[in-house]
Amino acid sequence: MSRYLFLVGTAGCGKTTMTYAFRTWMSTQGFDSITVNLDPGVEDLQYEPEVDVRDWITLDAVMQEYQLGPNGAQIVCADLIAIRIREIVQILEGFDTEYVFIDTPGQMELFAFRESSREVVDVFGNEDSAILFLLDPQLAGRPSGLISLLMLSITTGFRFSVPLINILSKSDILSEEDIARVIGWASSSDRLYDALVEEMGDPSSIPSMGFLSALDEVGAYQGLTPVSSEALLGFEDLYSLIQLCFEGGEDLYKD
Ligand SMILES: Nc1nc2c(ncn2[C@@H]2O[C@H](COP(=O)(O)OP(=O)(O)O)[C@@H](O)[C@H]2O)c(=O)[nH]1
Ligand SMILES: [Mg+2]
Repeated sequence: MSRYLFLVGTAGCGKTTMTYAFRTWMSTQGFDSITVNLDPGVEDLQYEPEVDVRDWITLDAVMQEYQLGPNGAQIVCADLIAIRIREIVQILEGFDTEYVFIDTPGQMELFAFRESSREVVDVFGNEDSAILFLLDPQLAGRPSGLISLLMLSITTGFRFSVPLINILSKSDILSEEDIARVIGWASSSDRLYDALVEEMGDPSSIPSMGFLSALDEVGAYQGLTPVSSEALLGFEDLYSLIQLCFEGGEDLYKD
């Protein structure tokens, strides 16, 4: 039985690079995994996916056929993918593999906020799926940016009802101190509030503490796992968290 890991996050946060890097890490550890590209508009992929949505649907073809610009065509593509998803999943079921990495479209709203995507996750099976939510360090490196990303992450988890892990992507571009600081903010509403006050200066211009505490109720402060696809760092911790998601704590790490 395979586990499906959906990589989700804002444009350019590192989904495609991490799909490749995580798969590479898995093979160095002797774990089986395959990759799926669900982005119909990607031009250069650095990995060769076992299943590629572009074999069915490409952004260029949809732009031509429906006389649409790239933005409109992306939306049509998202819905066309939903129509074809059973076929794609059937092909995936033919692979005997532990993990399936699913690289989602560049712009996250095409995956997270189209009704058709819920159907996509449903077809894969909610119990066997998890979302790896990537936070771009350029935004997450400031309290105000981190709050926005945590809210996006919560919204995504809420829409799909599958376990979600928050990842601080491209952690190699931050110093050790900065990583520790961001992880601290992402673990406690008090620390996040203090940092926000420091960032914004004028307390009257910032959301109330009550607003940040409320995010606690919905699990916003689960913490962040720093990962660098470039330096191949953090994958072991991430792998353990994924195991926890699926097994509820049982350690399945191979000898
Ligand atoms: N320094 C660094 N850059 C990265 C890392 N992961 C991705 N990038 C860069 O971030 C940009 C966007 O990455 P991509 O994987 O295409 O993002 P996507 O739009 O979310 O699929 C590219 O220029 C990547 O080279 C990383 O771990 N470290
Ligand atoms: Mg991509």
